[in-house]
Amino acid sequence: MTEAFVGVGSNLDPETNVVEGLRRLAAATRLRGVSTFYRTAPIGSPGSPPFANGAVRIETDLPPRALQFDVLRAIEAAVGRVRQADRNAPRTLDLDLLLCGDAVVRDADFRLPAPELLERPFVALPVLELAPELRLPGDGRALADLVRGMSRAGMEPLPELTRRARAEVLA
Ligand code: PH2
Ligand code: MG
Ligand code: MG
Repeated sequence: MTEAFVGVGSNLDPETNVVEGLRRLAAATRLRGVSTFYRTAPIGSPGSPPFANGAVRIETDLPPRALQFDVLRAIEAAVGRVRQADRNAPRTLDLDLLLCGDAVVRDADFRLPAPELLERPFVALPVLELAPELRLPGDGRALADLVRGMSRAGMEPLPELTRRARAEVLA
């Protein structure tokens, strides 16, 4: 079993779609932890609705590309996501594999550790909450050090969504 972290985002009815997506993820893998979810300002698409963002910890035997492109994509589609030409179009659910054990992947269409883990506080902080001691595979940097350098402006905890998501999917 490999420990993996998945970033979760939604800016179309997140109260429904995050919980539904996590239910499906719990059926497809072993879901071991759910971070606090935050309301976050949209990046790259100024007019679009705010996001709910968080992360989950899972255990799986699947190789990373199969996890991203078969399992996570299928759950996005099942929760009503329609992929559009605009990469930043509002979405019911976005599930991004962020880390998968000590895998380092540098494919053209898929990277691990995921670049957004290194750049976006609403991705990195939830993972840190689930794994305070985590070091990045590859260069061994502590995630805690990375998060210290990030601004948390525009991040508001969503206690009710967090509570419901945990109640629905954690044993
Ligand atoms: N995801 C994007 C683009 N912009 N903004 C926020 N706040 N949260 C996201 O998850 C997000 C975004 C593309 O994946
Ligand atoms: Mg994303
Ligand atoms: Mg994505």
